Amino acid sequence: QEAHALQMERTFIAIKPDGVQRGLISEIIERFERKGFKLVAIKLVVPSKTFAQKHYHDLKERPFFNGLCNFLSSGPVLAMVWEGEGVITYGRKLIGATDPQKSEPGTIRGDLAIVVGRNIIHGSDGPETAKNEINLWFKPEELTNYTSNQEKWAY
Ligand code: RTP
Repeated sequence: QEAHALQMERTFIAIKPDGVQRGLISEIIERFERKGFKLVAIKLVVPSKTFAQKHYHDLKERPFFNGLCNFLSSGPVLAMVWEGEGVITYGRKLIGATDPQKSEPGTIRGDLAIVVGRNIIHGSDGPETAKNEINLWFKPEELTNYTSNQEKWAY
């Protein structure tokens, strides 16, 4: 099947400050790359607290909201956009369950994290969230448009 004929979707993936500080950037990127997904945008940013509150606005009623926003804005976050067939759902599968105690071995959180408050990575949970999160974190001109060898051979 021709890559350009496929319905490609995009998702927002972020390595949180704990993942960056623990030196897990290359390990995490490798898993998405090896699967065959295509990196279309990437940047290292320290989000402000206000920005973190925007990102997690759905969770504002939760007791851990303030701590979570303080944590996300506490240091560099690696923000990325990945593209590929089924990347939103499969990205969540690669990441594993929210609580690393419940994540399967073989998943990013299962292999690399222990507690829910330090679960190293975020991934959009659906098409609508993916669109909103990509728009929140990236300007349109930061999203690249190219054909990768992955697309030529993985599809
Ligand atoms: P994410 O958005 O970061 O990918 O995580 P998720 O969808 O798997 O989980 P969600 O329920 O949206 O929660 C977002 C993040 O909040 C932190 N959290 N802390 N009980 C707690 O202390 C608690 N519960 C959730 C986690 O960092 C979770 O990823």
